[in-house]
Amino acid sequence: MPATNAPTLFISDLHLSVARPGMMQLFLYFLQEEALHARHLYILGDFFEFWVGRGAEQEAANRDILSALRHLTAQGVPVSIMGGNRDFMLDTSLRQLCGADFLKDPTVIDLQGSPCLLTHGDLLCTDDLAYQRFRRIIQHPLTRLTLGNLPYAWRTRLAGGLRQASQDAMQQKTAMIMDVNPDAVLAALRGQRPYPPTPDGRPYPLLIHGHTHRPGIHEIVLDGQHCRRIVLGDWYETGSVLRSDARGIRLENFGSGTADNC
Ligand SMILES: [Mn+2]
Repeated sequence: MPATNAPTLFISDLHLSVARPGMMQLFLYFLQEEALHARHLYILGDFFEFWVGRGAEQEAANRDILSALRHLTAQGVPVSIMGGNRDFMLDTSLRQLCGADFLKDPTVIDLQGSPCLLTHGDLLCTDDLAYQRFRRIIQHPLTRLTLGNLPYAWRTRLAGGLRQASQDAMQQKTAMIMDVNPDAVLAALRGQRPYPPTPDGRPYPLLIHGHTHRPGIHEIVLDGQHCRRIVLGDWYETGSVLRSDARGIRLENFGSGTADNC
C-alpha cells in the first residue's frame, strides 16, 4: 500500500511494441521500482504502439505488460489509462484485463488539492486539419463498432497500414502543424470553468498532456492568470516521468542507455 506522501506519476507515449524490447523491459522495471511506491499512476495515451481491441491481450508481449499492471493494481496502486491516437481501441475492458481504470479524453482530476486537466494531446493539435478529419472518422462509434467486429488478424493488418500512412504523412508536415495550437490550449482550459478557487489562487487547471513528444513545462497567461501546461516525454531514448508530490511537480527522465536500435 503506497505511503501517504507517495508521488502521483504521469507517463505517456511509451509506444510499447515487441520491436523495442529494451523499452518494454524499462517499463516493467519502472513498474517495480517506481510505480509500486506511487499514490496513483496515470498513463495518458499511446501506451501501446497500437492496440487493436479484443484479442490483443493474447499477444505474448502484451500479456507480460498486462500481468505486471495487474500485479501493481493488486498491490493497491490505482492505475488509470487513457487511449491515444495509436491505441485508441483501448476501452473499459482494461478493468478486467489488468485492474486499471479507463480514462476518457479529456478528464479532470484533483491533484494535491488543485484541478488538473488530463488529455492525450492530439485534440489540441488543431492546425493538423487532415489528422483531425481522420480522427473524427476513426473514433466515430460506428467506425469503432465496425472495426471491433473484424477478425483480429484483419484489425492488426489495418493498424499496421494506418501506422505507415501516419508516418508517411508526418514527413510532409511542418513541426508547427504537429504541435499544439495555442488557442486550442486556451480553449481547453477555459472549457473547464467554472471551478471553485484553488488553494494556490489558480482558477484554471494545470494541463498535462503528451502526444507531441516535446517534454517541457510551459507558463501560460490566461485572463491575467498564470497557469501551466506540462508536456510529457516519450519513451524512445529514455523513459520520461512527471512526478507530483508534496514538494511540487517535476519532469524527469527514467533509465538511460536502454534505447532500442531501430
Ligand atoms: Mn499520440
